[in-house]
Amino acid sequence: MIDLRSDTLTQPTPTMRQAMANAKVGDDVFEEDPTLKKLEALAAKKTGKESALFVPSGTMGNLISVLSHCQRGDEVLLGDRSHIFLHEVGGMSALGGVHPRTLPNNEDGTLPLPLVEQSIRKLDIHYPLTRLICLENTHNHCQGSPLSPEYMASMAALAEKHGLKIHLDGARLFNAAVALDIEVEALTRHADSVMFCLSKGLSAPVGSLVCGDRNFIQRARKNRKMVGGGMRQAGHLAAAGLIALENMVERLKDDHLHAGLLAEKLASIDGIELDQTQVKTNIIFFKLNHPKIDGDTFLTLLEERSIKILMVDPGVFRAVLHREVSREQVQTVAQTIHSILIEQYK
Ligand code: TLP
Repeated sequence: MIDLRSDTLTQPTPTMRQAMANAKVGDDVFEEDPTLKKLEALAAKKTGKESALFVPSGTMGNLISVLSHCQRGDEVLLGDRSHIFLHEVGGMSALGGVHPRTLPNNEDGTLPLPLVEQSIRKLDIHYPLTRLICLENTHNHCQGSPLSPEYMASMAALAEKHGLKIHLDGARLFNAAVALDIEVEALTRHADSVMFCLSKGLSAPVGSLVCGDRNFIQRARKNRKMVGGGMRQAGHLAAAGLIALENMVERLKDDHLHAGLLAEKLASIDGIELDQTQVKTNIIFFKLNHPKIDGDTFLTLLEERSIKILMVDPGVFRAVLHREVSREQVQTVAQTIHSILIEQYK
């Protein structure tokens, strides 16, 4: 099976499995797990923050970040295509009483600065208090676009002017840094808090990190406990995370090259609509526009040929490149799609 549904499907490497088995561990609720502490220190260093906290998932990392920045009734500005808004079960409002105010994302995942500024609430008895801006880098549902450090800096200046905080959903932060050929810190310096995932292209089995200043991470630690994310011998997971951070970042370039190659091939197939200039990291979106095949049939035909992708809207598909998809497999995927759409169902 060539599984392009997500980079979350990556299996831990043999080295990770060995490191997990042999990890020195302790009880992390007592803050006594040496391997976990090492991972948190490395994450803080890479993002240029004072402190970091290991969490089981990106969703929990984003949730506790919002809870640690906001009080009940506060308002958060975020994109209408952001993962936090679309795919995190409304956690900020359900569990935190925090009010999400969505603004339309530009195609490249940015939020228009004038619109953000206009949307900040004035002090008025009728209004909630605008507290936080959430950005996403890379932006999953905007073609996996990386947000530039210049854009992040302009948003940071705006936030500072109005006394707001910025949280960065950096589930694929390392993809952004690799695509832009910069250090991660050049992006994270413009955010007060950042969450990044180890369990996507970096191939660790479980885990994400939340990074920020010491006080923020103290609050986040307590909020993590509140939502049941305090873990015990989590160093077994951190051992894989250390390898992810130390050895798996550079290879993300391969995924980006493979995504570019797949996009180029798909763009030339009749019945596929895809703007290959938009593909900058490991995520591709395309539309199916074929007289004889609808989205569900297309998925079934692909699965019969051992290929899986995601249908995100009727007739709209996402393919994500990752460590377990080789260049040859990219060719196979392109040829198979070509043969389904062109040869068999003319
Ligand atoms: N995204 C997953 C699924 O939710 C769809 C994926 O396959 O892309 N932020 C962003 C930008 C994400 O893409 C994801 C996961 C998360 C947060 C949440 O991470 P997890 O899955 O660890 O809770």
